Amino acid sequence: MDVGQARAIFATELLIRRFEEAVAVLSSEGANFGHFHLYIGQEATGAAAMACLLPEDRIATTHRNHGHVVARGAALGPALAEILGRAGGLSGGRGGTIHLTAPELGFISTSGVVGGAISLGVGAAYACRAKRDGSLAAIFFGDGALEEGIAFEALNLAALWTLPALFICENNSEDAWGTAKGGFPTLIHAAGDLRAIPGSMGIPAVRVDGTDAAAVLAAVGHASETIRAGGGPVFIEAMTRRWAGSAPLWPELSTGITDLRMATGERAIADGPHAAWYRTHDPVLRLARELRAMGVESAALFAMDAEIQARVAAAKAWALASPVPAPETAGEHVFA
Ligand SMILES: Cc1ncc(C[n+]2csc(CCOP(=O)(O)OP(=O)(O)O)c2C)c(N)n1
Ligand SMILES: [Mg+2]
Repeated sequence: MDVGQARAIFATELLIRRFEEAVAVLSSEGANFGHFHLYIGQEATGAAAMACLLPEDRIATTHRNHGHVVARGAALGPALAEILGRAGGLSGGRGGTIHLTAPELGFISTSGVVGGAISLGVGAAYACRAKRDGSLAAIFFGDGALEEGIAFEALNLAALWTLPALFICENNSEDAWGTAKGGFPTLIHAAGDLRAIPGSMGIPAVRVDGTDAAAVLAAVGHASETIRAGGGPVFIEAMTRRWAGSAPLWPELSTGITDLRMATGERAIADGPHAAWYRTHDPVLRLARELRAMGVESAALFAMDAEIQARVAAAKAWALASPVPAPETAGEHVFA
């Protein structure tokens, strides 16, 4: 990863982070937009993977979709308005956070059904191959999706038909609290090593540190080249620690608003329950440190942050100014 790539991926990671901090703040201030999920802790995976995709590629994602949609370049105001259920949202406020999508950016749909993205994505991969334009379907899903029967069928078809499918399993179960502690482990699987599942079908499966942008960029870059050349599906397992704020059922900014000074050395990291997050697991702080080591000045990082924060603030104002859909439009977009 050269410094230009690192800067671009950092900008995407930070954009996702500031966008989702705004979502969490809106929730804590009482905006009621239903249950939601944040991508915090997984930004390096989405940002680096998106950097390898082409405009003609198709993308499938899940309930934890904000990072993917923002990283692909969705307009921030309409994306936030959609989460808030406003008429100006990407889907007119009908989809909300769980179904955030942007068809014009290649998202075929966003499924909140665990495992749904895998089957829809394999269908998109079939279409990509039929078009013969070198495009692929990037399929983002959680580790929990591999408990679903549809995952086995979809992986099997992708392997049998040598489809251009890039499976990106975002395994965020490291350090997840068990149910005994009131947490929500997302996976209880007999296959201890998830790579064994695609591996048993002959699909190459690699594991990367999902907080390491360079590792994700290298793995997805290599996989997408293989796939575009007709080599068939590839499975990438991106490992991340569970962000503490995702431990409760309703996400909370338990690690606070991200402070880049913790990466540049201008602010000390206090010991406490989140010290390991700030020091090691937060992908945004990690990449900020790596950029500093590559010779990028702290001031340049703060300037990027200020610009991104201004964009998110403008998006927030835009979204809040958008009205809720008019009651008389409730029947629109309804099929039956
Ligand atoms: C078919 C189905 N079963 C159960 C649920 C309820 N549910 C929502 S999120 C979730 C856990 C998903 O875990 P994972 O796929 O690893 O995603 P993560 O939330 O960890 O990113 C479950 C079981 C669902 N949405 N769909
Ligand atoms: Mg999970």
